[in-house]
Amino acid sequence: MKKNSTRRTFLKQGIQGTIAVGALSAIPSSILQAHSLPALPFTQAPLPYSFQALEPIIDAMTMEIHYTKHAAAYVKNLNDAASIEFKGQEISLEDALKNSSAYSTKLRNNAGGHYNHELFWKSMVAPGGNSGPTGQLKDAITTTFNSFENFKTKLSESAMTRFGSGWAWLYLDEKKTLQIGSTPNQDNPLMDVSTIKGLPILGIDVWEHAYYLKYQNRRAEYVSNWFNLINWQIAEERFLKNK
Ligand code: MN3
Repeated sequence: MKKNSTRRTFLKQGIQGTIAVGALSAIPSSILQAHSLPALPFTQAPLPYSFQALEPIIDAMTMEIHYTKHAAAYVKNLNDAASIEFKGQEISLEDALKNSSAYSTKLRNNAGGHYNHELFWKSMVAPGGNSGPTGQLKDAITTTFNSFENFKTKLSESAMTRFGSGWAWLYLDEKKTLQIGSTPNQDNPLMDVSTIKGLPILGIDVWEHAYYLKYQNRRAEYVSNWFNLINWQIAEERFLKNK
């Protein structure tokens, strides 16, 4: 066994090495699932609504592919990279992002991909499920950006001017001030390598995979409609916890 082998690798090798394949089928799958496979460090949270729930703004097929293929791949690749680069240490996703310069591009991209999508799913709600920001977040948005409309304009501009793939963010900077900005690829403001730094409150995915089936090249229309999906309750919880 190699020095860096993970427990998962060991168990896999252990099973394959000691039990004939035919014998495995005699073990109830519930036992195999419960005892033979160790928990992977990173997993996708269940989507908090159905694939159809965000229609007509985001179609069911886009949601299904986005969640089960794109986002799932980030988790798989993150686990692959972490199994080598974390060297057996338990490192939180947030800490990995904060120290992203210490890791490979593979780990950085997939840790960002996992964090960003987990935040993205829960930051949305079915159309009509939320009517706008309330309470202290509403006040902070109005104070910082002069008006809610101006906030929308600025975040939209940030999403529209991100060349290629990336994300636009509402985030709290290190002085706990609300800011708007964007990052390329799967970077986010938590990363030490990011040019904008702070804690994401809300993020919009402007990779084409997030909107292409319905909107094709019409990113502006997707961004404009996306404002009707924002789960302001989740955004306010993040704001209150970190302000
Ligand atoms: Mn995406």
